[in-house]
Amino acid sequence: MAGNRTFTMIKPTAVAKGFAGPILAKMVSEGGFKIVAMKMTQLTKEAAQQFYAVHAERPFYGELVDFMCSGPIVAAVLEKDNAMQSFRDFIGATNPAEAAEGTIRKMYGTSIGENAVHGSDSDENAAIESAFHFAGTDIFG
Ligand code: 3AN
Repeated sequence: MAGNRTFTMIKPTAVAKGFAGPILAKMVSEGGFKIVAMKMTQLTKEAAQQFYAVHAERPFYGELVDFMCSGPIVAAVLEKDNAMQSFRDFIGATNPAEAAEGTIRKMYGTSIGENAVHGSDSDENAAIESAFHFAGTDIFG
């Protein structure tokens, strides 16, 4: 059965440009996602390396880690039926240039690396990534 929670991060460039508010508003009012945990934080290099360890062998890993710890992010846990897939559809393709019109990555992303938001790619990873950032007592479902 599909899970009802997913994990997201608004990435450093989007936060720096002041897009956190509009992106969160769109997730809630247009996407129908409920925010059940949220914080603004900055990843250390070690934390970013650990978070993206699954991509360690990919050529862009170093660039991805450096970017993700370059400034504050907004991390959140979102709740909705079929949350993981529903959210991935809502944010659009990894590359903003290929993302559908009206999606968050199309509207607020600038490149495949600086693509505005992260969205978990499986229910299992959603649970792992949520636990990476939030204690169970900080998730209000
Ligand atoms: P998604 O975030 O859509 O699941 P993945 O899992 O392929 O996409 O990539 C993980 C993250 O790595 C992406 N959010 C993206 O920012 C970054 N990334 C993917 N491909 C590239 C690339 N060719 N160059 C730089 N960063 C990339």
